Amino acid sequence: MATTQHQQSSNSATFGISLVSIIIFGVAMVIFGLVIGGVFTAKILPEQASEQAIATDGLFQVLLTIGSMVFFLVQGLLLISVIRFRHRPNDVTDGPNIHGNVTLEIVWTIIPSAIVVVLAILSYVVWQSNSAPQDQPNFVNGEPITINARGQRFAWTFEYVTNVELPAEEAGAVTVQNDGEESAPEMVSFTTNELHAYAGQNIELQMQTADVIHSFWIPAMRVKQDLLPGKETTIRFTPIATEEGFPYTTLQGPFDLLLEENGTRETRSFGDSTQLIVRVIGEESGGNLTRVQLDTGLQALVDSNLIGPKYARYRLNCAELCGGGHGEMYSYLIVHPDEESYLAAFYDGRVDAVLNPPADPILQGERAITAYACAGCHTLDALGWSGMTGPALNGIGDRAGGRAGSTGVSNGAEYIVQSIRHPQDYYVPGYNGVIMPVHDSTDDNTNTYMSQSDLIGIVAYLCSQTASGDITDSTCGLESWQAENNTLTDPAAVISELQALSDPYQE
Ligand code: HEC
Ligand SMILES: [Cu+2]
Repeated sequence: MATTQHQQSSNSATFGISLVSIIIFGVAMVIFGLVIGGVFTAKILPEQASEQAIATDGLFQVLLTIGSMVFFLVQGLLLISVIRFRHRPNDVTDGPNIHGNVTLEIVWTIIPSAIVVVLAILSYVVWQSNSAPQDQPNFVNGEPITINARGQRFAWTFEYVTNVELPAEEAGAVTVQNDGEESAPEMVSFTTNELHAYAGQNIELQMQTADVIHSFWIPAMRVKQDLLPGKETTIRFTPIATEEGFPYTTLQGPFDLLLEENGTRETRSFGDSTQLIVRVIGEESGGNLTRVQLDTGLQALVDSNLIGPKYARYRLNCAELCGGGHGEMYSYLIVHPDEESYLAAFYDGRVDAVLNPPADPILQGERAITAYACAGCHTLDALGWSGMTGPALNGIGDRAGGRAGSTGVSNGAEYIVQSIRHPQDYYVPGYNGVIMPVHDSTDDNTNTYMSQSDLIGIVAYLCSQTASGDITDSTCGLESWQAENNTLTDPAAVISELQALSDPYQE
């Protein structure tokens, strides 16, 4: 920034500006910065829902304050200059020729440098403390578990490797190795497409991508980390209870909603298998009814007895915005108020489903299907999915029979089997060439591998998805598909029929 100094450098260049006005301007600048930083930090950022958010927001406030001061300084001087040194009528003189000012150069080099150095140190301290390993990571029942987050075009899945041992017979593997040493016992694991945690749990995710770079981002936690092909990355955060508390609950069908739309009220009934996530607003009519808000923004009234355990829910995004698919690649982080409700509402049930799989293939499938990335592309109201890449799977049980006729497979169940194993053989009208991944028994080490038992369950579950909610309305065309009280009477027969339809299969 050194400039050649000439003798004619003008030092009379205060232009009649007094020290007092400089001080007033400086004070105004500082107040402006502090007010903007203080008032807007909380307003423009989402809820502070993690321990990490507090330090991050503190840093953001410092940045916003300094940024606002610089804005005030630059724009203020510009405005003053425009007014004060404006061209006046008949003034044809040049401005004073000012050339170089060492003091000024030193001041405007040292101040920004100092600010940048301080910000760098501050940022490093915040980053260091937010990403450092924490005590008791992923603790459940007093022991750590492993949580693997996997990104795949275009959905998230989360694998929980628990601290519960699989009984030896189920583990299937020989536990004694050649050298006589026992290998580590196999643990119960299960996969979900929403991430669950409880307030105060130190979450540590091991992240892998099945294909391209993805970027894991939960704005409310203020954490973000890329998933890189061939490299495992880690992200850490600790959800906390916020002022808003735990406003969400899941309504379990059957239930009636008194929907309010444009000032009119309308009762809508939901069937057995419906699970609807709503935000609880408050009780009305002396507590008998509860006002809730749906994800669509509509409000409704529902019987207060139907309000189950509550939790907080934060959106989890892919911030790798190259192509729209990543933009639609989102899921949710569910934060339960404490470990007890986490176990009751989520963890224990999932572990139990692995240890004691239900005999009914529909129930097996309802669990199994959430382990795959289907939600990223398909809408299915019963499971709260809203993917838009593929056709909606609502009522697929009603359509399957008809589609079987037009595609030449023997029945609706086989059509669904083929749609999952060989999607490109049976394009749904209107979706020609829109690629659904092949889910089959070729173990390519991604989560598109599907075991035959998962496939059978998922097909049975999709066959049961009828508009009426009555599973006997299914058009899947299975002989053994008989039901009583909307439950299959001979689940084993349905399983073997589906097994025959999906063979040959290599496990
Ligand atoms: C990458 C997006 C994507 C993913 C992931 C995905 N699908 Fe699809 N799916 C599609 C598209 C696109 C179609 C329509 C084109 C076709 O038939 O191949 C489709 C069609 C289907 C159909 C036929 C629907 C009908 O109306 O006839 C079924 C059934 C289906 N998918 C089930 C699944 C299941 C189960 C999963 C998870 C295991 C899954 N899909 C995962 C995109 C996806
Ligand atoms: Cu992505």
